[in-house]
Amino acid sequence: EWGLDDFVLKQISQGEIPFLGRIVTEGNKIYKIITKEGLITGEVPGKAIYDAAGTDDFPAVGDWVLLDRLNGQSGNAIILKVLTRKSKLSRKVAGKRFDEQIIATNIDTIFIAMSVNNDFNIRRLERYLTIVWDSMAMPVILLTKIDLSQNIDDKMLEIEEAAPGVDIITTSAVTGEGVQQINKYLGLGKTVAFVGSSGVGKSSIINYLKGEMVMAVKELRNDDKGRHTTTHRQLVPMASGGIIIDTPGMREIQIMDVETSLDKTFTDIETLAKNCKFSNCQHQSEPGCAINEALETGILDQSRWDNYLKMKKEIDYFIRKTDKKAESEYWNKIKKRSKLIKEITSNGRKRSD
Ligand SMILES: Nc1nc2c(ncn2[C@@H]2O[C@H](COP(=O)(O)OP(=O)(O)OP(=O)(O)O)[C@@H](O)[C@H]2O)c(=O)[nH]1
Ligand SMILES: [Zn+2]
Repeated sequence: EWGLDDFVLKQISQGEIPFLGRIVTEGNKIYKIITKEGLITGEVPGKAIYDAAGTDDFPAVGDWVLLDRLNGQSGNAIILKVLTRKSKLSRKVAGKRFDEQIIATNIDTIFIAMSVNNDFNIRRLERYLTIVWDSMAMPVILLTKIDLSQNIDDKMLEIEEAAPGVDIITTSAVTGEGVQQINKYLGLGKTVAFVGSSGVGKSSIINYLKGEMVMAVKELRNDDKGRHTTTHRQLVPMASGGIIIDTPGMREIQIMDVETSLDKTFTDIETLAKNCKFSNCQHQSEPGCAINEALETGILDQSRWDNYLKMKKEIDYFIRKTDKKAESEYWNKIKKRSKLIKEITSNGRKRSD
């Protein structure tokens, strides 16, 4: 249970199995860990000792760890060892020293959710794919809310072109169409996660998959109140035997969409500009320019307009720069992948000759 697989079992001895746990949550270097006895609290030993053990990363959600005890009666359990991770989903954060934040580990499949309506954006999908490939988990694309679109063939083609060889599942949480296909990736010992923009329907799908099932996890407490039962939704066990990792951090992996955020900040300007006589108005000296008119009458503040222009310029530059970089990185990866696939298939052929 809890996504335990051979990859983990191969790393430990028979005697260590009872002391195995999986990290469910982390906060201030205090961890909630699920063990076969239930949920317990743990911590890493003093930093010096921990470093000496040769592990540079602290435990993260999804990690398999070895503990020194399985009951919390005499204080927090000590995390003796973090087992080797088969995958690691992380996020780059600003700063020089701590530039990697681990979101979750040991995920087999990461579903990249994108809806057929206004969220559909191939550029963004490519960036998510890059993150997932970097993690070593397998990406699967979820085209969501298909009940909102008559024809998804063009969109499917666009996705197939941008993501050759990647599985695509089309779903609707309203009609339930396609959702069961996700279970294929959720068998015993499998761990999955969902990424994608806010509002594309990740929760709806997870809830649909959960159905009526709400799992309670027994927590062993340090105090004398004894056992009590608590539910949590960070590591969600599914009826099919797999685990969904659904943490706040997972939701925070957002691809910055600067263009829309500018529109959101300056809705008044975007609205005004719609009244310009020419749809491609540059708001300089064109006749019938609603922006110029608003500036003259004072409806639009000159400094706000200047600020908008300045930000737009910066953002245009940022988009040009990052898109070029992201695009070339992306295609380099595609090339490497297809080369690898070719090698594997040609090796296979040689052997069978
Ligand atoms: N028509 C339609 N609407 C959907 C579908 N799935 C979700 N929605 C709606 O889309 C909205 C957002 O859905 P959520 O499941 O909360 O989206 P999310 O990706 O979990 O969003 P965050 O929690 O912000 O990350 C809700 O109003 C849902 O009712 C679908 O398949 N079809
Ligand atoms: Zn104008």
